[in-house]
Parts: sequence; structure tokens; C-alpha cells
Amino acid sequence: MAFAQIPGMTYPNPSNDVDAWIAQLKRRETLSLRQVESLCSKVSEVLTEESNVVEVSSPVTVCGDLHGQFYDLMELFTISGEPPETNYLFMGDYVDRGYFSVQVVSLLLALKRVTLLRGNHESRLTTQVYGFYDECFATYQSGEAWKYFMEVFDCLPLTALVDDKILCMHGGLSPSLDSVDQIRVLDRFQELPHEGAMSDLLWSDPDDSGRRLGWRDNARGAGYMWGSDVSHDFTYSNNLEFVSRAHQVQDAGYNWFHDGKVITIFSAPNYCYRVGNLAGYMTVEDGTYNCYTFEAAPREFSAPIAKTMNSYFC
Ligand SMILES: [Mn+2]
Repeated sequence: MAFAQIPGMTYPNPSNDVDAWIAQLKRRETLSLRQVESLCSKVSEVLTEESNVVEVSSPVTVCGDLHGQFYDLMELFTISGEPPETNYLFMGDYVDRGYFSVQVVSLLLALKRVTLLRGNHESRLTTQVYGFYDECFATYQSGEAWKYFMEVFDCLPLTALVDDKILCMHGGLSPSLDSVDQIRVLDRFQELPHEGAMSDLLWSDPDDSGRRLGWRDNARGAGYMWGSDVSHDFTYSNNLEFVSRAHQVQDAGYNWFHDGKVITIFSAPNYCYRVGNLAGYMTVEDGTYNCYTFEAAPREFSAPIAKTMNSYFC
């Protein structure tokens, strides 16, 4: 961590009140650079203590990609409840594509009772191509804030285990991982590698044709595609009910694959402000799973910076 607080020393800080930051961010106002530095430092410290497999107890609301769509995140909180009253688990991809990645990720880092997993967009490489770096630079007139966010991203957990029954991650399974215990021993504190188990967890996709078995290459150029036999074997041998993941836009907001062994949840409605999909989320309570959908929130369209939107890569 680049910013370590020395115990007993007072640091100049215009506002150290996280609740005030949350109120500010909910008005879509950004934090100051010093506030971002302080927030990221605090969150990194907490996340460093977390396992690669975060244990989460229900009741919890499980959500997929957000991609900087601030008003849609506010809509989600209106519909499914505000944290900390409602417990949330987000499966990555907070930034890039949408117009308000800085506000979305700052708010999520500041909120309590929110578990954040790392997505493939929480990386230096991806954010420099798909908008977050540019948004940070436009907001803070330097790359400083982006560097603080990247240090937090390097600490984000890879997976979560809800009630010991649902394994959640951004992308999916990996041919290098047969068990949840093998995830626990990975060294995650680094920039997202291009290949290997950590990369696969954040990049892979289930084969939805239902015909291909085993593993095959992924057209994304990272991660794998896995067949329904893999989902059955992995859930059976790890005593799981199913795997919950995000990473692919779903017209209906969510979709079940592989005979109910995999669910894809995508929580950015009308992705990129033009795909026209619904958003989805799942509530888990006492072994009961319910999926819900919502439409894009009414918003003021504003584009602080031009985005390249030539494909719907998530
Ligand atoms: Mn993704």
C-alpha cells in the first residue's frame, strides 16, 4: 500500500466522515482527491485481511455488472433496499463504459455491509482502454485518483461463498481449480494477470449451447469456456448448490445455465445506454433464491467524456 497512516500522527483531511462522503456521493458529487486517497487507504487495509473466498451469510442481495451506471445503481437501492439495512454482494465490473464510474466505485467503497468482488474491469489494463482512467483524469486532472483505486482493486477478493452453498465470482470456473480450497491459497494481491486461475475466475464464461463439454478457448482472448459437465462436477465435489457469476449481458437481466448449476446476473440495465436489456439481481434468504429485474432509471443524459462503444464487451 502506497499510503500508510502512521499511528498517532494527524493528517490534514478536510472531511474524514464516511457518512458525509456517502451522502455526497449519492448526490452524484465526487470526493476530493485527498478523500479518495483516504477512502482507498482505509478500504485496502480492511480488504487485505479478507480471504480470497469471502464468507457471506444470507439474507443478501447478489448483483452483477454495474459499469458506471450511477442512476441504475440508485434505482437498485430504491427497489431492493439501501445498505446497510440490506446486505449486498456485488460480483465485479463497477467501472468503465458508463458515465459515472468514479461516483459508482467511490460510493461502493464507502458503503457498509457491501461485499465487493473483483471483475475483469477492475484492472489497470482494462480501465485504460474502456474509460475509467480517462474519467479519473478528467475529474482529478491527474492520474493520482486512478492509482489509488487500482491499489484497492489489487486487494478485492476473487470469490464469495454464500451460506456455504453458492460460490460467486465475476467470470467463472477454471481448469486449474478443482476445489474452493484451491482458490483460498492463490496470491491475489497484484494486477490482474493475463492467464492462470485468478484470471480465469474473472474472465471465463459458461458454454450456453448446452452441447459442448469440458473446456475450450474463450473468444475474449482470456479465461475459458466450460461445459455443463464441469458445472455438475464442480458443484457436486464442492458440495455447492450452484455457481453465481456476472460478466455477460442478459436480455432478461439474469439467466440460468447448465441445469440450474450456473446463474448469470447482470445489473446494468440498457447496458452502454443502448443495449435495451433488463437488469437483474438475486435475493438469497434461508435457502430460497428469488430473481428480480428492473428497467433503466430515468436519467439526465450527459457525457462528460466521449466513450468508445463499438462493442458490448463486459
Ligand atoms: Mn466482465
